[in-house]
Amino acid sequence: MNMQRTAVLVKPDGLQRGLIGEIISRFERKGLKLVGMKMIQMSDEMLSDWYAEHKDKSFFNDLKEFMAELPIIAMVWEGIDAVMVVRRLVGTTLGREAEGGSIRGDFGMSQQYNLIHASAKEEDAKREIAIVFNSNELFSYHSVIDSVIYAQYEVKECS
Ligand code: FUP
Repeated sequence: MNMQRTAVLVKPDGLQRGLIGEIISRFERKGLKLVGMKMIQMSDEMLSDWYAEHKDKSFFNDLKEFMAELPIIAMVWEGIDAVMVVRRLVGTTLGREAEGGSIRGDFGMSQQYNLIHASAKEEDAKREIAIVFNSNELFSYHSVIDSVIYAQYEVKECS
C-alpha cells in the first residue's frame, strides 16, 4: 500500500469523441484526487521520450503522428495505489477485448485509438509526469472527502 501519483492522457480520439468529462468523472467518483491538469499538443520530442519503450516497434512513428495531430488532456491523479487503480479503470490495451465497465471496454473498439493512456508502473508515472508537468503545476491539498474515501489506518500506513 503506497500513496502514488499516476499520469493520464485523454488522447486525440478521446478529445474528438467528447469523452473528457466522462473520463474525469469516473476518476473523481472512484475517489482519486486530481493534482494536475493541462491541455497541450505534444511535440515529437516529448512523444519519443513518452513512448521510449516502443522505439523499435513498427507502430512507433504512426503512434507518435496520431498523438501529435491534436491536443491532448494531461492529468495527474493521486491516491493509494493509484497506478494500479487507474489501470483497472482504464482496461486492457485493445478496446475490443477490454473488460466491460472499464473506459476502453465501454467506449473503444481499437488498439491505437484506445482513448486514454495511464502509467503502467510507478517509475513510468514519475518519468511521464516530468515530461509534461513542471513541479509548480502539481498541487498538494486536503480534500474534504479524504476522510470518507480512506479509513484512518490506511492513510497512516501510507505516511
Ligand atoms: P497501454 O499500456 O495499454 O497503453 O499499451 P501499450 O504500452 O502496450 O501500447 C502503447 C500504445 O501503443 C497504446 F496506446 C496502443 C499503441 N499500439 C499501437 O498503436 N499498435 C500496436 O500494435 C500496439 C500498441
